[in-house]
Amino acid sequence: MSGLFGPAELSRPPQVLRPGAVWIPGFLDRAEQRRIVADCREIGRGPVPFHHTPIGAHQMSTKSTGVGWHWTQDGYRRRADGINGREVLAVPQWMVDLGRRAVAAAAAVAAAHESADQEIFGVDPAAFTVDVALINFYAPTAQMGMHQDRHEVSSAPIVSLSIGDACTFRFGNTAHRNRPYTDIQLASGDLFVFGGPSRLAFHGVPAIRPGTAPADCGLDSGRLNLTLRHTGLPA
Ligand code: MD3
Ligand code: FE
Repeated sequence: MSGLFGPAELSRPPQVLRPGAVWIPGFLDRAEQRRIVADCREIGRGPVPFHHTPIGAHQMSTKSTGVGWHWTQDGYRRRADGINGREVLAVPQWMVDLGRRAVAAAAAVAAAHESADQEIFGVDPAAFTVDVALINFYAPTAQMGMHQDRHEVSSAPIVSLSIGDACTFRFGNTAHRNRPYTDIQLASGDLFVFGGPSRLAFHGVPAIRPGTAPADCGLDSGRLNLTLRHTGLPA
């Protein structure tokens, strides 16, 4: 095994997939992954437990909860309307700090790849203030169809962190849910930041790769995805 840039990460250097889309494999070390899993389990104890989000007459195969705002297909709500009506918890400070750290790291990778004066994310990392975090849990058979994240008023980037089983992540175009898209494997500890021209790209998770969770990440099976966002909605 390995530390942050040990053998496993040598073959997976940080990369800019497209302008505004920065992938940093192994951003979280194992201790931080375990801490995040523990904190997310605690958040799942309520007031709003992990639930299958209704989509029309169906429901998502992932189980989700959130802090700051409650996500519904019709937009963000303060209360978990349609679930148990409870008010969601406030965003903890560690998520705000983690969001800034993530955007700063992604901006540094982007600046090394492109002209430094180019606006990659349209936000100063210090000014990126997470006001909602969605916590998605994927059982080994769960998936997420291609969609855009467009309920946010703000054009701030979205920070995505993966823990547990690896997944196939499909990163599409901004026009529609079909090809062209790029499939990549997101593994435990990986960071992806989507901003600027990639902010409204279609994306999805066609498959989890069962049995790929590292022994010491805090999850035995399944995948936890933490997405940190700035909605820009009035508090
Ligand atoms: C790509 N979650 O919660 S990472 C979601 O891994 C969601 O569970 C996926 O899509 C997951 O909405 C994907 C988050 C993500 C967020 C915004 C994006 C990926 C994005 C915006 C543009 C492109
Ligand atoms: Fe999404």
